[in-house]
Amino acid sequence: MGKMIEGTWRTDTWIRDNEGHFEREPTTFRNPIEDDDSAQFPAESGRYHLYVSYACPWAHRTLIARALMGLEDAIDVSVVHPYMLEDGWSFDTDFHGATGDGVHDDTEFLRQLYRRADHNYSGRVTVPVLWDTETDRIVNNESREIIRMFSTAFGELADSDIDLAPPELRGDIDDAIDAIYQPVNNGVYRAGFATTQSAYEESVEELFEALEHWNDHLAENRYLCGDVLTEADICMFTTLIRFDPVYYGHFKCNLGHIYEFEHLWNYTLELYQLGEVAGTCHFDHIQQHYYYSHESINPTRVVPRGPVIDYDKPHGRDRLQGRIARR
Ligand SMILES: N[C@@H](CCC(=O)N[C@@H](CS)C(=O)NCC(=O)O)C(=O)O
Repeated sequence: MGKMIEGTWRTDTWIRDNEGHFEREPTTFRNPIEDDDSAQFPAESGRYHLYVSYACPWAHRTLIARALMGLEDAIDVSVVHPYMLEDGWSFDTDFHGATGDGVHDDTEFLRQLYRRADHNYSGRVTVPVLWDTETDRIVNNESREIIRMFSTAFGELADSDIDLAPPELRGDIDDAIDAIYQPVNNGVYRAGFATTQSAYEESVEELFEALEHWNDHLAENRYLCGDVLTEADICMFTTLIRFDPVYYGHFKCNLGHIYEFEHLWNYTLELYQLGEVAGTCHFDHIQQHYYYSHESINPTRVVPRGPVIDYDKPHGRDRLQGRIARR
């Protein structure tokens, strides 16, 4: 995997520490968009552009928040090609759903946008990216901050009145997102990219302990933060929906499938079937990306045909009290 060092693309970098633990770098573009005309980045319809991969769980969070809130007309999207190879994410369009760069004519790779935003950029070239078409720069590339901006600053521009971060729940939502980040969302990557047995086992045990914990929680609670659907559920869902198709096999997270956890499974089905969520799930991009891009884990690049999973099955979650907050 490549990264930028002082504006130059390098492929000789390492993403693990000396004990074989995968280390995810913090993101660097962290500007807020505000519901305030005098802000540096005010919320405006048509001004900001979202770059995503359909394969990526972090980018998928932003697509779900955008879809549930009805921000499709306000924020346009470009989708990268699922193969992330020597040059990183590309704007090739020879894969169903890969759109190319909808803002610039001259970009082949996402790294060119990072360089355009900062000539001296050092760091990973990741999706999602929220781009300001007015100043031609990156506003923010941290998924949880982007979904919070969609939930708050963009509220007035949304077609739906769904509130994914009701003010009185924000502390709980942040705690839940923090709690699932390391063991679950990043945990699957820590297991999959570990290069020593001990680093792998540590991650996989922590992951399954967390899955047991949340399965128990969901036996009694409709959602992560009680009876209200929030951003935290979006953050959990994008890992769960990829789990059986890729993390179980490709990342060796195989102490159990999600469909074997009664409550996590039905919760996954419920979220998949909610509103526009199913339309944001692209299993072809997901499977092709992981199995084809990570040559160090799957050198043959053979992509499995299965599993065959029916996400439209009844979920039975209505037995628990649940609601969607409205602004
Ligand atoms: N913390 C970031 C993580 C984003 C991230 O790591 N995206 C992955 C795709 S799943 C990526 O673009 N990786 C490319 C790389 O690290 O070179 C967020 O939540 O937005």
